[in-house]
Amino acid sequence: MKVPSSLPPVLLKETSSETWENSRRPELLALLRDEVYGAAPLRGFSTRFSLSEETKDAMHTKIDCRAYTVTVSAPLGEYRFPFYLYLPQQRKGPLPVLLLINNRERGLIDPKSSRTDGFFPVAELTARGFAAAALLTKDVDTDQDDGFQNGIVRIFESDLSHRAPNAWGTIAAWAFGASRVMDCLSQLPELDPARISAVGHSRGGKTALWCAANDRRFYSAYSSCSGCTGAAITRGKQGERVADINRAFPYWFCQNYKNWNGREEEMPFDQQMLLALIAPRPLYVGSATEDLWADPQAEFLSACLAGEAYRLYGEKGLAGEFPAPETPLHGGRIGYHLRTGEHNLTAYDWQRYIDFLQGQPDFAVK
Ligand code: GTR
Repeated sequence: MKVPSSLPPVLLKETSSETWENSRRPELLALLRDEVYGAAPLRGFSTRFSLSEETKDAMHTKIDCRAYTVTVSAPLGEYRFPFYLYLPQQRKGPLPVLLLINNRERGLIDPKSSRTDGFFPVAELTARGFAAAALLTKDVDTDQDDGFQNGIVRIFESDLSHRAPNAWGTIAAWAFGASRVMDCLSQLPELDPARISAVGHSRGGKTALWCAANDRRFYSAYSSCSGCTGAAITRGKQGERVADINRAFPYWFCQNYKNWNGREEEMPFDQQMLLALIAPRPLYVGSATEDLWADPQAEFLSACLAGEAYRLYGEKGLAGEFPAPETPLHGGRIGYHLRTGEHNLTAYDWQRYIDFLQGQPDFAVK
Protein backbone atom coordinates (compact mmCIF):
# COMPACT_ATOMS: atom_id res chain seq x y z
CA MET A 1 0.00 0.00 0.00
CA LYS A 2 1.22 3.46 -0.86
CA VAL A 3 2.20 5.49 2.20
CA PRO A 4 1.66 9.25 1.97
CA SER A 5 4.56 11.66 2.26
CA SER A 6 3.44 12.52 5.77
CA LEU A 7 0.97 10.65 7.88
CA PRO A 8 -2.56 11.99 8.10
CA PRO A 9 -3.57 13.29 11.54
CA VAL A 10 -4.64 10.59 13.96
CA LEU A 11 -8.19 9.50 13.71
CA LEU A 12 -8.66 8.25 17.24
CA LYS A 13 -7.40 9.86 20.40
CA GLU A 14 -8.78 7.19 22.69
CA THR A 15 -9.88 3.74 21.90
CA SER A 16 -13.38 3.34 23.17
CA SER A 17 -16.56 3.57 21.16
CA GLU A 18 -18.05 5.80 23.89
CA THR A 19 -15.37 8.48 23.54
CA TRP A 20 -15.62 8.18 19.78
CA GLU A 21 -19.39 8.65 19.82
CA ASN A 22 -19.48 11.36 22.49
CA SER A 23 -16.40 13.37 21.78
CA ARG A 24 -14.08 12.50 18.87
CA ARG A 25 -16.78 11.88 16.27
CA PRO A 26 -18.63 15.17 16.94
CA GLU A 27 -15.25 16.96 16.96
CA LEU A 28 -14.31 15.56 13.54
CA LEU A 29 -17.74 16.24 12.08
CA ALA A 30 -17.44 19.87 13.20
CA LEU A 31 -13.88 20.10 11.87
CA LEU A 32 -14.82 18.88 8.39
CA ARG A 33 -17.95 21.02 8.45
CA ASP A 34 -16.13 24.23 9.35
CA GLU A 35 -12.95 23.69 7.32
CA VAL A 36 -14.20 21.85 4.25
CA TYR A 37 -17.87 21.41 3.36
CA GLY A 38 -19.55 24.22 5.32
CA ALA A 39 -22.51 24.16 7.68
CA ALA A 40 -25.91 23.24 6.29
CA PRO A 41 -29.02 24.17 8.29
CA LEU A 42 -29.97 21.60 10.91
CA ARG A 43 -33.35 23.09 11.83
CA GLY A 44 -35.68 25.93 10.97
CA PHE A 45 -37.14 24.26 7.89
CA SER A 46 -39.71 21.62 7.01
CA THR A 47 -40.02 19.15 4.16
CA ARG A 48 -43.09 17.83 2.42
CA PHE A 49 -43.52 15.84 -0.74
CA SER A 50 -46.16 15.02 -3.29
CA LEU A 51 -46.49 12.60 -6.17
CA SER A 52 -46.34 14.56 -9.40
CA GLU A 53 -46.35 11.87 -12.07
CA GLU A 54 -46.43 8.10 -12.42
CA THR A 55 -45.03 6.25 -15.43
CA LYS A 56 -45.93 2.61 -16.00
CA ASP A 57 -43.35 0.35 -17.68
CA ALA A 58 -40.69 2.99 -17.29
CA MET A 59 -37.60 2.66 -19.46
CA HIS A 60 -39.45 -0.12 -21.33
CA THR A 61 -39.37 -2.48 -18.38
CA LYS A 62 -41.80 -3.99 -15.87
CA ILE A 63 -40.89 -1.22 -13.52
CA ASP A 64 -42.98 1.78 -12.56
CA CYS A 65 -41.55 5.18 -11.91
CA ARG A 66 -43.00 7.78 -9.62
CA ALA A 67 -41.78 11.36 -9.86
CA TYR A 68 -42.16 13.20 -6.58
CA THR A 69 -41.77 16.88 -5.83
CA VAL A 70 -40.00 17.78 -2.61
CA THR A 71 -40.87 21.15 -1.09
CA VAL A 72 -38.53 22.60 1.50
CA SER A 73 -39.98 25.53 3.46
CA ALA A 74 -37.57 27.88 5.20
CA PRO A 75 -37.77 31.43 6.59
CA LEU A 76 -37.10 33.09 3.23
CA GLY A 77 -39.39 30.98 1.10
CA GLU A 78 -39.96 27.59 -0.46
CA TYR A 79 -37.76 25.57 -2.77
CA ARG A 80 -38.96 22.65 -4.89
CA PHE A 81 -37.10 19.89 -6.63
CA PRO A 82 -38.05 16.49 -8.05
CA PHE A 83 -36.80 13.00 -7.39
CA TYR A 84 -37.62 9.73 -9.09
CA LEU A 85 -38.47 6.37 -7.53
CA TYR A 86 -38.40 3.14 -9.57
CA LEU A 87 -40.32 0.18 -8.17
CA PRO A 88 -40.54 -3.28 -9.74
CA GLN A 89 -44.15 -4.24 -10.47
CA GLN A 90 -43.56 -7.64 -8.83
CA ARG A 91 -42.33 -7.09 -5.29
CA LYS A 92 -42.60 -8.58 -1.85
CA GLY A 93 -42.32 -6.59 1.37
CA PRO A 94 -40.63 -3.25 1.94
CA LEU A 95 -37.67 -2.88 -0.40
CA PRO A 96 -34.18 -1.64 0.35
CA VAL A 97 -33.33 1.48 -1.66
CA LEU A 98 -30.34 2.68 -3.64
CA LEU A 99 -30.50 6.48 -3.93
CA LEU A 100 -28.31 7.88 -6.70
CA ILE A 101 -27.12 11.46 -6.34
CA ASN A 102 -26.90 12.05 -10.08
CA ASN A 103 -24.33 14.64 -11.11
CA ARG A 104 -24.82 14.06 -14.85
CA GLU A 105 -27.75 14.69 -17.18
CA ARG A 106 -31.42 14.25 -16.33
CA GLY A 107 -31.90 11.75 -19.16
CA LEU A 108 -30.03 9.13 -17.11
CA ILE A 109 -32.73 9.07 -14.44
CA ASP A 110 -35.82 10.38 -16.22
CA PRO A 111 -38.45 7.71 -16.97
CA LYS A 112 -39.23 9.36 -20.28
CA SER A 113 -35.75 8.69 -21.46
CA SER A 114 -35.36 5.85 -23.91
CA ARG A 115 -31.81 5.60 -22.75
CA THR A 116 -30.65 3.02 -20.24
CA ASP A 117 -27.13 3.31 -19.07
CA GLY A 118 -24.83 1.59 -16.59
CA PHE A 119 -24.70 4.86 -14.69
CA PHE A 120 -28.20 4.10 -13.38
CA PRO A 121 -29.10 0.56 -14.51
CA VAL A 122 -32.61 0.49 -13.11
CA ALA A 123 -33.51 -2.98 -14.44
CA GLU A 124 -30.39 -4.55 -12.93
CA LEU A 125 -30.94 -2.86 -9.57
CA THR A 126 -34.57 -3.91 -9.29
CA ALA A 127 -33.73 -7.43 -10.48
CA ARG A 128 -31.53 -7.73 -7.43
CA GLY A 129 -34.32 -6.76 -5.08
CA PHE A 130 -33.88 -3.01 -4.69
CA ALA A 131 -35.97 0.03 -5.35
CA ALA A 132 -33.92 2.61 -7.24
CA ALA A 133 -34.25 6.32 -6.52
CA ALA A 134 -32.43 9.31 -7.94
CA LEU A 135 -32.19 13.04 -7.63
CA LEU A 136 -30.38 15.42 -9.94
CA THR A 137 -27.79 17.53 -8.16
CA LYS A 138 -28.48 20.56 -10.35
CA ASP A 139 -32.10 20.57 -9.23
CA VAL A 140 -30.94 21.26 -5.65
CA ASP A 141 -28.17 23.73 -6.38
CA THR A 142 -26.74 24.70 -9.74
CA ASP A 143 -23.28 23.40 -10.51
CA GLN A 144 -22.11 26.93 -11.32
CA ASP A 145 -20.41 29.76 -9.54
CA ASP A 146 -23.60 31.83 -9.38
CA GLY A 147 -23.24 33.16 -5.85
CA PHE A 148 -25.87 30.66 -4.61
CA GLN A 149 -28.65 32.82 -6.02
CA ASN A 150 -30.43 30.11 -7.94
CA GLY A 151 -30.36 27.04 -5.72
CA ILE A 152 -31.72 26.01 -2.33
CA VAL A 153 -29.29 28.17 -0.31
CA ARG A 154 -31.24 31.34 -1.11
CA ILE A 155 -34.22 30.29 1.03
CA PHE A 156 -31.94 30.23 4.07
CA GLU A 157 -29.62 33.22 3.61
CA SER A 158 -30.71 36.78 3.02
CA ASP A 159 -27.27 38.25 2.37
CA LEU A 160 -25.53 36.06 -0.16
CA SER A 161 -22.81 38.62 -0.72
CA HIS A 162 -21.56 38.35 2.86
CA ARG A 163 -21.42 34.68 3.63
CA ALA A 164 -19.69 33.21 6.70
CA PRO A 165 -16.32 31.53 6.07
CA ASN A 166 -17.91 28.22 7.04
CA ALA A 167 -21.15 28.76 5.09
CA TRP A 168 -22.24 25.67 3.18
CA GLY A 169 -20.97 25.07 -0.31
CA THR A 170 -22.64 23.24 -3.16
CA ILE A 171 -21.54 19.73 -2.12
CA ALA A 172 -23.15 20.31 1.31
CA ALA A 173 -26.26 21.70 -0.41
CA TRP A 174 -26.54 18.56 -2.55
CA ALA A 175 -26.07 16.41 0.57
CA PHE A 176 -28.82 18.41 2.26
CA GLY A 177 -31.05 17.72 -0.75
CA ALA A 178 -30.35 13.97 -0.50
CA SER A 179 -31.36 14.11 3.17
CA ARG A 180 -34.62 15.78 2.19
CA VAL A 181 -35.24 12.91 -0.24
CA MET A 182 -34.55 10.59 2.69
CA ASP A 183 -37.25 12.49 4.67
CA CYS A 184 -39.66 11.39 1.96
CA LEU A 185 -38.41 7.88 1.16
CA SER A 186 -38.43 6.93 4.83
CA GLN A 187 -42.19 7.52 4.95
CA LEU A 188 -43.18 5.30 2.03
CA PRO A 189 -44.61 1.92 3.10
CA GLU A 190 -43.20 0.18 0.00
CA LEU A 191 -39.67 0.90 1.22
CA ASP A 192 -37.56 -0.24 4.16
CA PRO A 193 -36.44 2.98 5.90
CA ALA A 194 -33.55 1.18 7.62
CA ARG A 195 -31.99 0.05 4.30
CA ILE A 196 -31.66 3.22 2.26
CA SER A 197 -28.18 3.78 0.86
CA ALA A 198 -26.61 6.84 -0.79
CA VAL A 199 -24.66 6.34 -4.01
CA GLY A 200 -22.70 8.91 -5.98
CA HIS A 201 -20.03 9.22 -8.59
CA SER A 202 -17.23 11.77 -8.56
CA ARG A 203 -18.71 15.05 -7.26
CA GLY A 204 -21.82 13.00 -6.48
CA GLY A 205 -19.58 10.53 -4.58
CA LYS A 206 -18.13 13.32 -2.44
CA THR A 207 -21.75 14.27 -1.75
CA ALA A 208 -22.84 10.72 -0.85
CA LEU A 209 -20.03 10.48 1.71
CA TRP A 210 -20.72 13.86 3.31
CA CYS A 211 -24.43 13.11 3.33
CA ALA A 212 -24.04 9.74 5.07
CA ALA A 213 -21.50 11.22 7.51
CA ASN A 214 -24.11 13.75 8.63
CA ASP A 215 -27.29 11.79 8.25
CA ARG A 216 -27.17 8.53 10.15
CA ARG A 217 -30.50 7.41 8.74
CA PHE A 218 -28.54 6.27 5.65
CA TYR A 219 -27.73 2.59 6.01
CA SER A 220 -24.65 2.80 3.80
CA ALA A 221 -22.76 4.95 1.31
CA TYR A 222 -20.97 4.12 -1.91
CA SER A 223 -18.60 6.61 -3.48
CA SER A 224 -17.43 5.90 -7.01
CA CYS A 225 -14.27 7.69 -8.18
CA SER A 226 -14.83 10.49 -5.66
CA GLY A 227 -11.14 11.42 -5.43
CA CYS A 228 -10.06 14.80 -4.10
CA THR A 229 -12.08 15.88 -1.03
CA GLY A 230 -14.05 12.67 -1.45
CA ALA A 231 -12.65 9.31 -0.44
CA ALA A 232 -8.99 9.98 -1.30
CA ILE A 233 -6.40 10.81 1.34
CA THR A 234 -5.17 14.29 0.46
CA ARG A 235 -1.62 14.06 1.76
CA GLY A 236 0.62 12.75 -0.97
CA LYS A 237 -2.29 12.46 -3.37
CA GLN A 238 -1.62 12.27 -7.10
CA GLY A 239 -3.75 14.12 -9.64
CA GLU A 240 -6.13 16.74 -8.29
CA ARG A 241 -4.96 18.75 -5.28
CA VAL A 242 -6.81 21.10 -2.92
CA ALA A 243 -5.75 24.20 -4.88
CA ASP A 244 -6.91 22.60 -8.15
CA ILE A 245 -10.37 21.79 -6.88
CA ASN A 246 -10.81 25.16 -5.19
CA ARG A 247 -9.75 26.93 -8.38
CA ALA A 248 -12.00 24.94 -10.72
CA PHE A 249 -14.98 24.71 -8.36
CA PRO A 250 -14.70 27.61 -5.87
CA TYR A 251 -18.33 27.14 -4.80
CA TRP A 252 -18.20 23.41 -3.91
CA PHE A 253 -16.70 23.89 -0.45
CA CYS A 254 -16.71 26.60 2.20
CA GLN A 255 -14.46 29.63 2.06
CA ASN A 256 -12.24 28.24 4.86
CA TYR A 257 -11.17 25.34 2.65
CA LYS A 258 -9.24 27.73 0.43
CA ASN A 259 -6.90 28.41 3.36
CA TRP A 260 -5.52 24.91 2.80
CA ASN A 261 -4.51 25.44 -0.84
CA GLY A 262 -0.94 24.13 -1.10
CA ARG A 263 -0.89 23.45 2.66
CA GLU A 264 -2.17 19.88 2.67
CA GLU A 265 0.53 18.70 5.07
CA GLU A 266 -0.65 21.19 7.70
CA MET A 267 -4.33 20.33 7.57
CA PRO A 268 -5.62 19.12 10.96
CA PHE A 269 -7.82 16.66 9.06
CA ASP A 270 -7.72 14.27 6.14
CA GLN A 271 -10.27 12.28 4.23
CA GLN A 272 -10.10 9.04 6.25
CA MET A 273 -11.97 11.08 8.86
CA LEU A 274 -14.85 11.61 6.47
CA LEU A 275 -15.08 7.85 5.86
CA ALA A 276 -14.76 7.10 9.58
CA LEU A 277 -17.82 9.26 10.31
CA ILE A 278 -19.89 6.63 8.50
CA ALA A 279 -18.81 3.89 10.95
CA PRO A 280 -20.13 1.39 11.83
CA ARG A 281 -22.44 1.49 8.80
CA PRO A 282 -21.42 -0.26 5.57
CA LEU A 283 -19.08 1.86 3.47
CA TYR A 284 -17.99 1.09 -0.07
CA VAL A 285 -15.32 2.83 -2.13
CA GLY A 286 -14.83 2.20 -5.84
CA SER A 287 -12.03 3.37 -8.13
CA ALA A 288 -11.08 3.00 -11.79
CA THR A 289 -7.63 2.16 -13.10
CA GLU A 290 -7.46 5.11 -15.53
CA ASP A 291 -8.78 7.64 -13.05
CA LEU A 292 -5.44 9.04 -12.00
CA TRP A 293 -6.96 12.48 -11.32
CA ALA A 294 -8.91 10.87 -8.44
CA ASP A 295 -5.95 8.61 -7.44
CA PRO A 296 -7.23 5.06 -6.77
CA GLN A 297 -4.40 4.26 -4.35
CA ALA A 298 -5.22 7.30 -2.24
CA GLU A 299 -8.87 6.22 -2.19
CA PHE A 300 -7.89 2.72 -1.07
CA LEU A 301 -5.55 4.07 1.61
CA SER A 302 -8.31 6.15 3.09
CA ALA A 303 -10.72 3.20 3.17
CA CYS A 304 -8.05 1.21 5.03
CA LEU A 305 -7.31 3.97 7.54
CA ALA A 306 -11.01 4.50 8.32
CA GLY A 307 -11.06 0.90 9.62
CA GLU A 308 -9.73 2.16 12.95
CA ALA A 309 -13.14 3.66 13.73
CA TYR A 310 -14.94 0.51 12.60
CA ARG A 311 -12.83 -1.62 14.90
CA LEU A 312 -14.11 0.41 17.86
CA TYR A 313 -17.49 -1.13 17.16
CA GLY A 314 -16.02 -4.63 16.88
CA GLU A 315 -16.17 -4.53 13.09
CA LYS A 316 -13.36 -5.57 10.80
CA GLY A 317 -11.75 -3.18 8.39
CA LEU A 318 -9.84 -3.53 5.15
CA ALA A 319 -6.32 -4.82 5.27
CA GLY A 320 -3.72 -5.83 2.75
CA GLU A 321 -2.20 -4.63 -0.44
CA PHE A 322 -3.79 -2.47 -3.10
CA PRO A 323 -5.86 -5.02 -5.02
CA ALA A 324 -5.64 -5.98 -8.67
CA PRO A 325 -8.46 -4.77 -10.93
CA GLU A 326 -11.74 -6.69 -10.67
CA THR A 327 -10.76 -8.13 -7.28
CA PRO A 328 -13.22 -6.67 -4.76
CA LEU A 329 -12.13 -6.67 -1.13
CA HIS A 330 -14.60 -6.91 1.73
CA GLY A 331 -13.33 -6.16 5.21
CA GLY A 332 -16.55 -6.59 7.15
CA ARG A 333 -18.37 -3.26 6.90
CA ILE A 334 -15.85 -1.68 4.47
CA GLY A 335 -15.57 -2.70 0.84
CA TYR A 336 -13.34 -1.60 -2.03
CA HIS A 337 -12.83 -2.43 -5.67
CA LEU A 338 -10.73 -1.21 -8.53
CA ARG A 339 -12.37 -1.48 -11.95
CA THR A 340 -10.46 -1.48 -15.21
CA GLY A 341 -11.36 1.60 -17.18
CA GLU A 342 -12.08 5.25 -16.97
CA HIS A 343 -13.71 7.70 -14.57
CA ASN A 344 -17.31 6.51 -14.59
CA LEU A 345 -20.02 4.61 -12.73
CA THR A 346 -20.93 1.39 -14.50
CA ALA A 347 -23.21 -1.62 -14.10
CA TYR A 348 -20.16 -3.58 -12.91
CA ASP A 349 -19.67 -1.08 -10.08
CA TRP A 350 -23.31 -1.27 -8.98
CA GLN A 351 -23.23 -5.08 -9.04
CA ARG A 352 -20.17 -5.19 -6.81
CA TYR A 353 -21.74 -2.73 -4.37
CA ILE A 354 -24.88 -4.87 -4.21
CA ASP A 355 -22.76 -8.01 -3.58
CA PHE A 356 -21.21 -6.14 -0.67
CA LEU A 357 -24.54 -4.93 0.75
CA GLN A 358 -26.19 -8.31 0.42
CA GLY A 359 -23.23 -9.90 2.20
CA GLN A 360 -23.81 -7.78 5.31
CA PRO A 361 -25.24 -9.93 8.12
CA ASP A 362 -27.89 -7.37 9.05
CA PHE A 363 -28.89 -6.97 5.41
CA ALA A 364 -29.24 -10.68 4.77
CA VAL A 365 -31.68 -11.27 7.62
CA LYS A 366 -34.16 -8.82 6.19
C1 GTR B 1 -13.64 16.97 -11.95
C2 GTR B 1 -13.20 17.32 -10.55
C3 GTR B 1 -13.25 16.08 -9.73
C4 GTR B 1 -14.51 15.30 -9.94
C5 GTR B 1 -15.07 15.37 -11.34
C6 GTR B 1 -16.52 14.96 -11.55
O1 GTR B 1 -13.49 17.96 -12.85
O2 GTR B 1 -11.94 17.84 -10.63
O3 GTR B 1 -13.01 16.38 -8.38
O4 GTR B 1 -15.47 15.65 -9.00
O5 GTR B 1 -14.98 16.62 -11.87
O6 GTR B 1 -17.39 15.26 -10.75
O7 GTR B 1 -16.78 14.34 -12.58
